[in-house]
Amino acid sequence: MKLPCQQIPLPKAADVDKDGAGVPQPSPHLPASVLTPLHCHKLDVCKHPFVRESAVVKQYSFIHCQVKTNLSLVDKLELIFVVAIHFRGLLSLSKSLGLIEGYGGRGKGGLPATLSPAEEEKAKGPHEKYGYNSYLSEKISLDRSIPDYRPTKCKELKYSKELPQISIIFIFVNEALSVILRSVHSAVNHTPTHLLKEIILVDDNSDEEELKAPLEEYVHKRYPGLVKVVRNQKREGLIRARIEGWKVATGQVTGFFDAHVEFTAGWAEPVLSRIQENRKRVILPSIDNIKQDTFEVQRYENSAHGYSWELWCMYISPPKDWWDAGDPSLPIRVLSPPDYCHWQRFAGSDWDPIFVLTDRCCPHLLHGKSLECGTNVAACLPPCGTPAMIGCSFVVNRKFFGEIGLLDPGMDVYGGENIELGIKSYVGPITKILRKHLSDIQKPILPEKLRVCPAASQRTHLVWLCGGSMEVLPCSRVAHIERKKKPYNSNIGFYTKRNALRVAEVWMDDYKSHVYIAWNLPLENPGIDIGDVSERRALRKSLKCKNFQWYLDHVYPEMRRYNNTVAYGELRNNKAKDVCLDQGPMENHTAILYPCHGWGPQLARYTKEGFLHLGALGTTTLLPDTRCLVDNAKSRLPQLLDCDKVKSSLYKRWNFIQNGAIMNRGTGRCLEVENRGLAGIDLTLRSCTGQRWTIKNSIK
Ligand SMILES: [Mn+2]
Repeated sequence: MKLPCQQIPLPKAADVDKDGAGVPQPSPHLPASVLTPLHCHKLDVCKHPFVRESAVVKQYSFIHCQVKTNLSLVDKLELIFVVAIHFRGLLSLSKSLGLIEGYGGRGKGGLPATLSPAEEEKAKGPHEKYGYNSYLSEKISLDRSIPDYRPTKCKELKYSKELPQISIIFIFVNEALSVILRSVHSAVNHTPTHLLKEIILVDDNSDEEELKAPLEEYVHKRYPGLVKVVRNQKREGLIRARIEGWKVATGQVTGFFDAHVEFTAGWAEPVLSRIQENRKRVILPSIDNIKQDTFEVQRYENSAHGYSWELWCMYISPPKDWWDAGDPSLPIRVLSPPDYCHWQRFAGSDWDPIFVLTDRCCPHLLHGKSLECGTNVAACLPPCGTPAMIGCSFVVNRKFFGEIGLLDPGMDVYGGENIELGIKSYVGPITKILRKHLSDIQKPILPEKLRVCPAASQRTHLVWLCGGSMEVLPCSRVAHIERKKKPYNSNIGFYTKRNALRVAEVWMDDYKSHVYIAWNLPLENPGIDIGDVSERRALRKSLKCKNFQWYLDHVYPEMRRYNNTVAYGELRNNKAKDVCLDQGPMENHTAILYPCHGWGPQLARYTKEGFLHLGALGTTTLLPDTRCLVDNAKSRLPQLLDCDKVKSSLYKRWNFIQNGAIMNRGTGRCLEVENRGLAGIDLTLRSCTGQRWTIKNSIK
């Protein structure tokens, strides 16, 4: 059927999330959950002949049974008695573990909780052990309320009743029992029961006795039929633990969380709704903070997640367009323009198609600009989503997660897997649907022609183009304890480095050098066994992924690039043993000599343009770049300044070849070391005496 565009009603931005009649959101103060027949049949109370089995409703520790009508008073009293006995049983479960249930108590509403001085004393040891105040946690109810930090508009949004079910997977190792159980209670209390397929607890071979039988007995009795417990026979690390959880999951959607979180009411519906619209979206609930000392819940600012070239993850500010839109309920850095716009390819290759807007049904909201038919746009306008994830909470379609190869099982402990998932979500598979569709449109269509607006059958959908995507949802919030220390091996730097090199070798093409530079490792023989990456490379090939350049251009355009690097690493002088050029105290803005250690402050980088940078690699253009060496023609000390702000082009350029002099192109002075006898050695700029320098690694 052909429809002229003008007759199709223009959707308002707000309607996108409002498809379906919607269900009333649970009140933030009274999260309710319905025991489905699945959970219900194992509860004795549900077997009572007066109870209509599928309609037992639990609210905290109180039960509302929907009973058969026309019961006599005696029957009703009997039923109340049965229910009371039942719930005393349930409550005594937590009591037997020294834990508390119910809405109120210490820390309710996410307020800071306190201990008496005597209790404080007892709390010290466990606090050190777990990296949070686990003693205090035991005094806080497993069901405590936390504040609802969602943007106001989120609370008005309505979602379809028909959403996919989620399996919630918690992974833990040597975590406090009360903290794990609060995560479980919170998940049950704040996820509508018809959407909660199951909860999976993956124990990565904890040592604590309380995490064995006591944990398992509790969850099976408290939530019969709902919780699966998976035990790793040896310590696998967070990455493989998550994969183990995924293997036993049966929900259409899987959510992965640390076992020290608390959910906000209404967290699940927006997430499941976005995944239902497009199964290739990886959704990140917004993270708030649970303070590790008082368990106070603090709101965190809306952010996207990015990373440095070492592949350490970090929060990055949402783009200006997101702020400008003035609607904090919008997904952060979502594929733009919105998916409900219609597009058609008219040029470019399969891998880098160029698209035009093909109808006027969506003439708005492209970075705040109004677009007409035939407007030429790239596949998605950067930034297309959040580049990566912090990692403590993400939700993804179970099968899609499998299709893109889960997390890299060849990675140890954690670090890097969160970046890999971000990268491959985007460069990941272009589906058959897309390819079929592209072959449907053989001939390039000129923009002029499109101005008449083509038939609906010619429409395509933006989301096919980018493989998948990743986005942060401000309407879905999960509070997370930032622990003072982590239970895994203390040498997290080593594992992150190793995992980062795996990501680099598989996904980053020409940009893999950036990871080696950031970690100050030679490209050849870096001295780290990264294991076998052939399977991951084969995965990338089989998925027919786009390249990393595409990803940088479209998803992480603000990331700084260092393709101009000629040499990098410690910079040493032939006259001075065991000292390296070092950035010294930041505020002095002069380079110094310092015993070599090879960390960030000693990372020298010589570029094709003749710049000599010193210090850790920069990250995004929103943050300052590495400073560079400048000869100001006055001082005998080499200045360390922001290269872009130095006007003289020559004073910041240096001639250098390996094992040769470092000479300023503006002044002709050389960077040299001066031996001052007892006063030590100094860095200086002076007439060249033939001293030679080497930078540890070269790029051919
Ligand atoms: Mn965590």
